[in-house]
Amino acid sequence: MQAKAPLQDLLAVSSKAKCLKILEGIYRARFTDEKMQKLVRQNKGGTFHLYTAGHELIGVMSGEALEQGKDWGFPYYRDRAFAIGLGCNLSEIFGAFLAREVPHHSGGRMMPDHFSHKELRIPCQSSVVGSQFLQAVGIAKAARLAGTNEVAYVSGGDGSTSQGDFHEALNYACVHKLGVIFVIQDNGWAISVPVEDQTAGGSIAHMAKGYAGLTVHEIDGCDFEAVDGALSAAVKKGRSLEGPTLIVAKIPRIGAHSSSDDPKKYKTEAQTEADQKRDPLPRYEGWLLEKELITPEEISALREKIKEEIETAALKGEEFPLQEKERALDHVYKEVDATFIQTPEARGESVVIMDALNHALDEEMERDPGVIIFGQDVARGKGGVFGITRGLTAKYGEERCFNTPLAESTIVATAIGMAVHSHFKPVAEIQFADYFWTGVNQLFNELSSFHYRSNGEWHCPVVIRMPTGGYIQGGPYHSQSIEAFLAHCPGLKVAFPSNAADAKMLLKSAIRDPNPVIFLEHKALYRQRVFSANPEPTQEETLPLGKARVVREGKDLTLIAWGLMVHMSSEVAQKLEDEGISVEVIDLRTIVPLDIETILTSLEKTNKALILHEAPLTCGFGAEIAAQISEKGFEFLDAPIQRLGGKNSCVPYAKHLEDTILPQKEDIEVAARTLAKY
Ligand SMILES: Cc1ncc(C[n+]2csc(CCOP(=O)(O)OP(=O)(O)O)c2C)c(N)n1
Repeated sequence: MQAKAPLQDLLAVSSKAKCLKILEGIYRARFTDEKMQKLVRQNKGGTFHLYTAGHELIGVMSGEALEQGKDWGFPYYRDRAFAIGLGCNLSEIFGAFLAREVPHHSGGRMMPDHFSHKELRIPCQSSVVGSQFLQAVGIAKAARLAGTNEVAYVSGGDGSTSQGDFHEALNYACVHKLGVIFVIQDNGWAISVPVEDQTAGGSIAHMAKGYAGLTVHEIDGCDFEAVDGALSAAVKKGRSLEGPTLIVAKIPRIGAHSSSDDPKKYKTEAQTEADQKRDPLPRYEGWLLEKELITPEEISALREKIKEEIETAALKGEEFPLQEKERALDHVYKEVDATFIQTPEARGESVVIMDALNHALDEEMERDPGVIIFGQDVARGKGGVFGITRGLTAKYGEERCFNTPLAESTIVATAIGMAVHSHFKPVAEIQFADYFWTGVNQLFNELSSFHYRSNGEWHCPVVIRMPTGGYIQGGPYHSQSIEAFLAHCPGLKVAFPSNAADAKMLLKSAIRDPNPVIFLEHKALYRQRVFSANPEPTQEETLPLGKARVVREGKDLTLIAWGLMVHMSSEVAQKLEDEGISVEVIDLRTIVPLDIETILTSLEKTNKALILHEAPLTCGFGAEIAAQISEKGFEFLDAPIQRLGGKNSCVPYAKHLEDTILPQKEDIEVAARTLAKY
């Protein structure tokens, strides 16, 4: 008998080992799913179960295809098999299922199967269908900037491909030729919605072929060889820095969508039977038998072994403690470990806000090579529509100050990915606050709670700068004041400077803060010399976020303001001073954290509060301040708290109409005089 070449032997052994490892993974995934169905009825902590039967082969093989601890995974909620294939601990998966405080997967803060694992490089996943795609693209971009050849895996169901984020992600990944492997686990249903109600032409693969540079595989996701071929090619392409791949894997969803769903309401018996016939588990066993890689006896023994393993893991999962309720507020924000210094005596020439911001960015880029800037029009000669980032591409290169596609969700989500990748500190620009709405899902649902949802495992140090405010005839879409919306979202910090010195110091602090900071810049103040220019703070100076400034002292009433309103208030205060009314003016500097202490200290002296803002009065941030004053400082008050804000309308373009909607100095004067007389 002719001896086999040793290399061939080795290859045969390794591919047999690989095939059997995948079978083990599939068993783990299937038996875990079955065990969870039982546990959900026993009310031991978890009440919700997502069925994964049918998704095992594609999931496990995807996990196996990655290099553990090097590559990145963004699995969606039905991709438990991926987590298992990548190497997540089963007892931790059960612990998370039972809402226990396991070291990973959110420690009971997220519903089951929202994976998070720092060592295995699974950034904290949310429940929002489709939002993971752009974050994965952000990681891949960061990997490119860091000069590594890591790949990023991201999965979703067929329904998720209807989200705009999916298409933004394909576009960005193709523009930058990023190593992203998009795997669509196409089970033909999004809860009860069949693919024909979901996708034009019935095939996302067909649609996606239009993205230049994207390799598209449309495969049977229950066929080992097809899956293996597509994944190997995708990993190879990504590693070689040749760009992204989309794998559309057709698979059955054998169970319900979740424990709250009854497929009998929308699936025919014939459809259910057809799905069962496509089950990847018996099919893969059959394939292994046919290839003589396993015997029926070995299959039985392996099944028993894995079932026992699952029982043990489930018991261990139950032993993890529940998080103490006293800790439910932990990790809304990450603690700031910084010292702040101010040396007013050492300050330089007077600068306006736009120069102060530009210098802050420049100095921070110089100090920290991880600081990167991106947004619409921010790069090269343009340097942003307001010129804040001018000169930075020339000085630091295209890799550190670059343009993005015109897509706000892309900007926020890729910032998330870049921030969690490693040492990057994204400072993104949204061109006008009025256009942050198309990125708001990534901001409110993703970025703000990343630290909290991961139970402190991850944090997302992103700064998002946004020009804001009116009085410039910007009309309804270049005049909005959005601070109240931002303040309502736990996890975000919100800065809103009124002058150049504060702007510079606060932006530097924001960049050094480990939390997401939204940095609002009033457009009408950018070039304001009279009110907002100051001697420029030195490179070392920073201000803590959350410390208001008493702009002028007074004893008869307190005006509380931020942004442009600070200057209007100061002018009015000066005028009233001449009439014998002494007005104290407070500039909040940051909306979140709110320095309520400085407000209360002032009210203890003046006993009267007037809060000013240009945003519409109803539910404006003034309402929050008024509520806090009445709760914490009622006994200081000699008069009802007064608010003056914009009228409840959008801001019109024509000057006389704009003036009617936004508060004017005369309005402030009247309000202040009336309050002083009360
Ligand atoms: C943006 C968003 N809209 C709606 C939902 C509610 N929801 C959760 S899962 C789901 C269906 C998703 O279907 P698909 O992407 O095909 O994945 P599958 O569940 O079939 O694996 C829906 C509508 C959600 N979580 N996020």
